[in-house]
Amino acid sequence: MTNRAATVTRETSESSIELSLDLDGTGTSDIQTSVPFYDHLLTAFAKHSLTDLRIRASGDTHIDVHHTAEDVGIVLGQAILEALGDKAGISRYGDALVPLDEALVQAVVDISGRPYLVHSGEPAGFELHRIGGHFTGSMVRHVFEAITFNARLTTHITVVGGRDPHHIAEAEFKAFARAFRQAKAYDPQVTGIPSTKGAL
Ligand SMILES: [Mn+2]
Repeated sequence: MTNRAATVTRETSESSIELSLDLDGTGTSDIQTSVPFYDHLLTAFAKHSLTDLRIRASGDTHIDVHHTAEDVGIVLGQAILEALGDKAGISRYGDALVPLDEALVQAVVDISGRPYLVHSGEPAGFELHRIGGHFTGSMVRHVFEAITFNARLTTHITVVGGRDPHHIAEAEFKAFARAFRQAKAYDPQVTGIPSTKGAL
């Protein structure tokens, strides 16, 4: 087993980000993105994927949380890709069905090396709702785009049901976390890279 940890920093005119993670952690997190509801979502991701995660981010949130939230997603994806290394010995696939009260979300992750996101089922108007007064519902899909494209995952997220935007967003992150946890886990029966191509 190799050390599956990474630190990535990213500086632009729109945001400043420092992120460290350990894929073989216990779910411990220390997250300050300057976007409170996003901290809540990322804390849930760390906890339920058993990824140790530290983030310090700031940006032009006086304009909108969009740049900072998206850029943290980009950096999180980059760090996941780097930490996964050659992907030898992992399960590769993971899936989860996670409720949060009335909300129910299915997530499927393939650590495929081929970025693809299929995302559906959020109720009409979800994308316009400002969760906590500052985090626009549209950013949930946008953050999953940023993570999956930069980590080169194939990710399917289906909101099966739900009414409360906070519940739906949180269940999406928890379902993604549980599916990712399975996919990145070492499988003792797997030797080498789990692909007939010999590379992921
Ligand atoms: Mn954007």
